[in-house]
Amino acid sequence: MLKKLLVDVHTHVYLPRYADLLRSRSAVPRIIPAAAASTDSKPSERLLILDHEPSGGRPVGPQYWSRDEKLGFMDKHGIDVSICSSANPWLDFLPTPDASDIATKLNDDLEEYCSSSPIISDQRIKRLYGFGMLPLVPGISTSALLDSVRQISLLPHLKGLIMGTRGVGKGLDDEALDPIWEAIEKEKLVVFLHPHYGVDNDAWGEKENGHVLPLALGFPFETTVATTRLILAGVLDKFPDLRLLLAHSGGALTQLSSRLASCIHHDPLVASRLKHDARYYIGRLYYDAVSYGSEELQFVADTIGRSGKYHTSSADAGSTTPGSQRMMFGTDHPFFPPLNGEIKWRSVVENLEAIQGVSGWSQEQKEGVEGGNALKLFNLVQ
Ligand code: 5CU
Repeated sequence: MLKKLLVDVHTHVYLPRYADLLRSRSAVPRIIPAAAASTDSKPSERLLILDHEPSGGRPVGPQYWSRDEKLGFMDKHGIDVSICSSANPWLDFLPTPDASDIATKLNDDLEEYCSSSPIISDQRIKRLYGFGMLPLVPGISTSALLDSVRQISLLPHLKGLIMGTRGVGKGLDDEALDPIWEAIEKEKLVVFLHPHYGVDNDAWGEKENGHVLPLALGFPFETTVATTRLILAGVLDKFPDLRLLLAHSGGALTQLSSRLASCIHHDPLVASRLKHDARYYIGRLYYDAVSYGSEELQFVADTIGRSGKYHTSSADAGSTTPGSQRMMFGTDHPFFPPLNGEIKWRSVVENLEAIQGVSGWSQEQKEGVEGGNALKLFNLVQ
């Protein structure tokens, strides 16, 4: 019998070309050299990507770009396969012509990064696969974006693409994106939807809370809003086979889904645009299991599992599948590294323990979330 694989669908890399791009910049996002005088014998460079980074940025090193480090991290935690994606903020800050050119090169780099990774011989699959990226910047032409979708679809180790929430400047409910969704759906690529901007910083008040509020709340709220707008625009009605994987278990989307449905019901303009109850669409999405708690995982699975109840066609109404089948283990590596020299990363161990601790899941369901669901979604089953 083949060994059950542990598959990480939420793991990032700053490819060397991208790290060099960040080094070449004088404004955030950027990588800056470490201050020369350091008590540390190995001064690292510093990364500035978010607003209010700790003064001088945070240490950044090979764990962000080296493939050996990625494989070492995977080995340490028993991770067999990783579906790697570029980290935020992707190419959002670039002018249009540069964005197209560098997206093409980074997609080729990621293909090479994955295709030359070791093979898991008894399963005949590689250890690394990837999400490519599109040059999603204001002013980009539809044909350039379609070229990029085509490039990704032709690179055999890229199984989808990572996308932020801004689209080409107006968000993911922008009709300008319709031809892009159509092409992505046709090529059967998975879109990994990931936040970067959070919500308005004024919401965080004046107390010094480091990155806790933007990362714990701002990131997931951003995903919640972006996905809701996409649903309200009817994108999932127009492209019913589009496959979207939401970072951080979809933020607050599942918790708010019945409230959303009720608000839509009371707003005839919006209600008339949609074919189904909002809760149906929420159950059509895929979710990483980066929630750090068993109760949260169980809740997301239960909420998305009831989606069939909300299909308008009576033939489908009531058909439910276990929501866990749409959930997948992730680590968020190289973010959230250990602080106290622990060998295993707490962020990883917690997510694995959370899966094993879901009382309502069978062992088979847990193994699905750990790897089987991802192998199916990314068509890696042999
Ligand atoms: O810690 C962080 O800044 C981040 C980030 O920027 N992106 C991410 O995916 N996780 C954590």
